[in-house]
Amino acid sequence: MEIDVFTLFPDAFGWFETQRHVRNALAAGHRLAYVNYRDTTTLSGHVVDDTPFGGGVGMVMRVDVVDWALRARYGVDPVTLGGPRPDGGARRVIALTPGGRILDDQLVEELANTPELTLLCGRYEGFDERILDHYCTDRVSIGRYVLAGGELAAMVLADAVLRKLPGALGHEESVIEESYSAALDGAPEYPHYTRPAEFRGWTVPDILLSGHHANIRAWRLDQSRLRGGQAASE
Ligand code: 6GU
Repeated sequence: MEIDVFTLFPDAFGWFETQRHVRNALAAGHRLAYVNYRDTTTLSGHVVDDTPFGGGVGMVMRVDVVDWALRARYGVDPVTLGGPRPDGGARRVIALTPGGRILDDQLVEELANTPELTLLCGRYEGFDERILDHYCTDRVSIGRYVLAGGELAAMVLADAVLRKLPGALGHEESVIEESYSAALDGAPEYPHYTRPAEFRGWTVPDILLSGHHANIRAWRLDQSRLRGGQAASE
């Protein structure tokens, strides 16, 4: 899988790339690249944004600047990027924007099965609407609150997607049966405990120390359902 992040702040991703599951995914051949809108703008002073028509506060990412950046990266008219391709490839062009579709496990799973992702980070008040209308296949949000830019949201999305890829985590089962996954019917995960078995009088459920794997499994599924999610609300 190939993820391209378009941003004004590529340096913001330095820490992100140091994480083990990200390094594992890259070592396994997946790719993560950054494109700075600033590098391809032809506007004087390397301008990338402008004040909103109709007035109002803040600055808006310009549609021409995004067009230039996408065109330079992919060598095609960027309106075709998310469409069907002769080589059978598939790309989703995702704008990170607070009003978009909320990122959840189902969307992460969809994106983890898409070979090419383009993530567009906006700054300031966001994107000229024509960017979203003409270049993007998706608008994604990580929650109903506003961040100063899309970079943190892009990292959240890339983190969640990369850890789904084979080999990213040490332990393959950890992705299959985790919170909100289909294996748990979309419910949150069951509680975990580790040593010590008792601390300050706080004990661990006996069943987990029993060695009865079938009973442990039944207890965990039960706990997961009790914690809610779709399974419990049905
Ligand atoms: Cl994707 N972007 C920004 N700027 N704020 C957000 C968000 C995205 N998701 C939640 N808040």
